[in-house]
Amino acid sequence: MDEWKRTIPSILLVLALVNVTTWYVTMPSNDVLPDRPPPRRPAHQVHTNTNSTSLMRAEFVSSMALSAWKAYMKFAKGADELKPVSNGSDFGRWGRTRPTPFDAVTTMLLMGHRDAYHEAKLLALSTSFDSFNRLSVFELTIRHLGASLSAYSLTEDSDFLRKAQEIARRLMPAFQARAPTKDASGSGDENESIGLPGTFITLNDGTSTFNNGHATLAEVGSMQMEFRYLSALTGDDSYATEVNKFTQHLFSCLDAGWPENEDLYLPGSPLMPHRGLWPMTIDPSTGRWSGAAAVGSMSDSFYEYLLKQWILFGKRPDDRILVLYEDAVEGILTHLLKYTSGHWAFVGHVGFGFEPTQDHLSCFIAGTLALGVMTNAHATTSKRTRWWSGEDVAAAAIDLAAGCFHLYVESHSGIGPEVVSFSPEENTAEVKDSKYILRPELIESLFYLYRLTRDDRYRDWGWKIVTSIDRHCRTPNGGYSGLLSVMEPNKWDDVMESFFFAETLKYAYLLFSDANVIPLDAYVFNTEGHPFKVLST
Ligand code: DMJ
Repeated sequence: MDEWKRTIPSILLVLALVNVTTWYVTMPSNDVLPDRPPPRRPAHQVHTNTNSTSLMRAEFVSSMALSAWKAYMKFAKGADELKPVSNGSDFGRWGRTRPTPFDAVTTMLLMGHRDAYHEAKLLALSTSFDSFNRLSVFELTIRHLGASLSAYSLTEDSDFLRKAQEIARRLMPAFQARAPTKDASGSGDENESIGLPGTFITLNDGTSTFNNGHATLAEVGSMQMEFRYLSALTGDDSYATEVNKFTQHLFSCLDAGWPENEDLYLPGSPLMPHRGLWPMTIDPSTGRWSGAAAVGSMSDSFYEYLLKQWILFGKRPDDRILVLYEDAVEGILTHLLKYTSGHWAFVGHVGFGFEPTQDHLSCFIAGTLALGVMTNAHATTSKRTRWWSGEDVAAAAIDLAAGCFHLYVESHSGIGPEVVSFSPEENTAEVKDSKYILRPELIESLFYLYRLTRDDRYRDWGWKIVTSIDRHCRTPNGGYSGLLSVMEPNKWDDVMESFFFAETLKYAYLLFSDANVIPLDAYVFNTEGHPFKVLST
């Protein structure tokens, strides 16, 4: 054998080792990490695909959606979710509230699948909200209420508005939830909440409770679009009044001299010196905060809704919610955004020091930052930020999306894992949780970045992700399943999450479609991907 041929196996081994990310955990202290971004990605030419490429890709995503819907209708019609591997149906997790047809209805409408749209509509409208199960108030709001409001917004079919009112009325008792007192004696007293909704509700009798006496930032801060929109559409202020109590609490924290006021935090906790960021849990009876700040699990859509409320309700320059958003952007770019030595961007947690852990959920933030730039949020009160301009924000969004996409590229399946922990100096990341549950956040961000830059690299990245999902998550019955591990493709979890319809497929479809399909100056998406028509002031 030729000499060079004998070396091939060792060359392949070296290549394989180089290719495998070195996985280990370190928790570097904040001061060894760069606070300001290093020089960013090289200047690049915006490149443009042909229209026919984009059309073909949109068609492909549309056919995936139809295939998934047909599998649901064949094996799980009327159930909450399809079990895409076992051909079964799930009624347990959602207590017969049918999140799948709710989350599919606006997607089928946008894609022009008339029959599927009517099937989803009939199932959604015939769903009764008197379940005996203990269900998440937040999820019912963003999925079922959000879908109904969006479908009304897009079609003006008053049946959807009536459904939205029915669901919201069923959720209103959550705002009467009482929170257990937390004192040293552990006595079982209960207090009035400061107006925060309970975490769980039993729709059938309106019983609502908090989870261990705490509420999370994302849950109490991500009902405002839906409840305020319903009030605006119906003229009934009672819905907005309830969700505005939390916003008023945020404003009163701001008035009290945030962030210097230590009373905002649990006794014994240090002051959180991170302007614009909020801890991820709050005591419903005292309004005191605890925990670290991040933009992933338990916090994510709170930050998203600061910007989106401002857009949805007419972009008023005097809307204080925009001040909260601008502060938040400053906090995110100053304290959460970090770069590895190889210049990969990520967002971590900050509280007692910095923790370089990022979950898949956090990847949405690139899209929200891009949306803020597109809607001129930073031009409206731009003097407030210290040294971040709209350009800085756009650059951070681009870097963060690239960082998330890199995690997709690095995995065996071409799909990103649920949680990673970075070792910035080593330019490595350890996979802490390798599952993929059909989450949308990176595709969502690519959609916003494409609308911002018109650079087809984001469409090409999206296409790689879509084809990886189709290859590894599609099951024999035509449905799609989450993966137990992105490192071991085709090991399925047998769950087809409803947000696969509402977000993953919808954002992928819109990524490849013309910008006049849901123009972003006329619509704003709730956190479940349901578009609401913007209200003018
Ligand atoms: C969706 O239900 C919503 O986007 C929510 O805000 C959190 N993420 C899931 C999908 O991953």
